[in-house]
Amino acid sequence: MEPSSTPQQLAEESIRIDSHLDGTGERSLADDVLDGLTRPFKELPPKHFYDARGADLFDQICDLPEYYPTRAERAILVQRAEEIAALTGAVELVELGSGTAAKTRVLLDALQAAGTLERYIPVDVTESMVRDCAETLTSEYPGLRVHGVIGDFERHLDHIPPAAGPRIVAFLGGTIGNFPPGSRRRVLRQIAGLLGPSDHLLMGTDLVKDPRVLEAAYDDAQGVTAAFNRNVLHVLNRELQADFDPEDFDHVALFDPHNEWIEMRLRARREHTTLVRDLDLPVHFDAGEGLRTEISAKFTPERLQSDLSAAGLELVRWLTDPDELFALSLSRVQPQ
Ligand code: SAH
Ligand code: AVI
Repeated sequence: MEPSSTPQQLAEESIRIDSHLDGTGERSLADDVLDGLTRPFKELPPKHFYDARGADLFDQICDLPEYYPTRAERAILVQRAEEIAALTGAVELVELGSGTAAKTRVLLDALQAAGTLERYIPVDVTESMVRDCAETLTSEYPGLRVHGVIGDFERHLDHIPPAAGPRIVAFLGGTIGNFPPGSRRRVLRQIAGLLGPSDHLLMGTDLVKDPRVLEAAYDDAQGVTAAFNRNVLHVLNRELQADFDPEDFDHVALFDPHNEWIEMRLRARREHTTLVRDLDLPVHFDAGEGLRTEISAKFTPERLQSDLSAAGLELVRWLTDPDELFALSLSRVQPQ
């Protein structure tokens, strides 16, 4: 008789993790620094916030009283997950920028209750997040297979395994808003390319609202968002042997009413030059000079519709919380 598997063996069999960041992750950080810190208006892409400490700070942000998006999105999911499960008939869930997959459990529960759930595919640049969440979810959902993809969703979407049945591609939290308009449409088109005729995109977007509410959400009283913002300098110090003193920079978060996005910057408190040793790159800051670290676009239903349709997607459901703070859109590929 075959010896029966231990619970640990079963968990290992149900997990597969592929990493696509070997070597190239650091190269992309170096490229982004060389490109972004030599411009007249200095800028870095926000994906470099998320080392283990950055991911932990983001989790703390999600619990802050001022940061409403996580609570609002969770409330929509709790209200509508059953309907989403019924409408999509999904057997698997691909999640881009999955993080700790905290809200994802609401969807997994609904798919499990509908009896369709088979596989979860988290995709994230932060390796520890993908590994930890695979371990935790396979033990929380017996029978669930997890195929984690450690990679950059701007570059590695073609490494997502083929669909084994109807699937939901979830892009939660409003992360799509962290791309400037041109890249946003490019990313949306690439995501649309992942979808077959029986698949759906479930995407979270933060909505335009009172600038005071928005600015408080990105400049909390406890200073957690400020620490998250400065964390990118710790990443550069560690990964590229830079000598930034994060305390030389103020955290700034302002709503830009023209572009309807929050802009986060690090503003130099004094004139100084810092050295990024691995790139042999001196970077000069004037006193008061800003380094843009993130934009977080806020949407109207019209803006989202036009972005979706530019990517060849059509809206199936528009779901909001009672205060219309945040929206989840369910969309699918437009029929030819
Ligand atoms: N979806 C979660 C986490 C949002 S935070 C939520 O709604 O709470 C953004 C997540 O996206 C982080 O986990 C970060 O590591 C990941 N991320 C950011 N840019 C990425 C990229 N280019 N490719 C893959 N993951 C990325
Ligand atoms: C991940 N992303 C959607 C968050 C946002 O709100 O734009 C990141 C964040 N930045 C500051 N606080 C939260």
